[in-house]
Amino acid sequence: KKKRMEWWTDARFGMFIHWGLYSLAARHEWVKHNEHMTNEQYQKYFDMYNPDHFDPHKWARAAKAAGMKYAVLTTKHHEGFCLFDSKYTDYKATNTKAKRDLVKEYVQAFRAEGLKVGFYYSLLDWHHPDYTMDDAHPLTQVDTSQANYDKLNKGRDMNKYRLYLKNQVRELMTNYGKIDILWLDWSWDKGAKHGKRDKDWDAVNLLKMVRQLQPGIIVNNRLGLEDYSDGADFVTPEQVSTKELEKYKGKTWETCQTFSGSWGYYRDENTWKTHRQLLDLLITSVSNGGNLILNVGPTARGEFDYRATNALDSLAYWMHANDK
Ligand code: FUL
Repeated sequence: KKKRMEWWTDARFGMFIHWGLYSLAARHEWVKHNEHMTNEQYQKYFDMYNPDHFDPHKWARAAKAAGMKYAVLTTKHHEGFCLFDSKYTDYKATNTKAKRDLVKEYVQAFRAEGLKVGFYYSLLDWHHPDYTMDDAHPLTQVDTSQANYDKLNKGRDMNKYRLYLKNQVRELMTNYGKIDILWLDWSWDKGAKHGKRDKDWDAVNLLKMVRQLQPGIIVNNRLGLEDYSDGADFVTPEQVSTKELEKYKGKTWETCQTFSGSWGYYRDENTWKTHRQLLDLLITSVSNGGNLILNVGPTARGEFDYRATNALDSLAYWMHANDK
């Protein structure tokens, strides 16, 4: 385990990329949930998805210039839409106006810049017909009674979803060459009505498969398997303040942080961190022995907007000015 963590610990700085249909709504990657949208209401984003400005080489160059050594892209976020050409669903980029496997292009572009490549894959799925709903599902927020859950989940078969999930993770671990990081998201037990869900993912066997297909891969800690001996490689403090980061000293950790609050592109969010704050986050992470993975939410057309670009430029300048 120590061995496989060497490059990652040394790398210190990575780029998270949250990109999906929610970028069209441009108001949070949880928009479907926050606004209790049905699949039908959400369909327009699929129909209109056409990332004509998508150039992953630009993304990779921006990451590299900012001093980032690896990247993690949402191959599927909670909304269920797949950026990759999965044979287990029609809900994928290949069937939109993009007409191609965007994950493949991402992998090639980042590899070409010498960056390590990671996949984020959501365990939650707000689109799949067999995914059993809980209180993190778009349609259960209004009425959270058990009776309502029972009603909504009638006919949903988690066994089928579990198989779907495993099949898709197998595709991701097989069809794109060597993958350096798998970022699974997320298992929870925070008072959720349905409790901890590691069994829903068949977490132990899922992880065994991953490690078999991709020896040396680094996996985060969101499967709900902290006790499993070959389980998590690192912990993932999310959006914590620089003060709190000190608490993780001694652990193997990566803090994930956004520019402005949401992970998906949010056009009108006005809580952007200053360039100085971003630098503080990086320095505080590294000086406390951790990694920082800083998120960009590309626009619907597939590019980093000017605020994201400026922020990355400011980091690039700092790297350049201090590289000796
Ligand atoms: C969370 C997710 O719910 C967010 O949308 C985001 O992906 C973040 C990194 O993890 O658990």
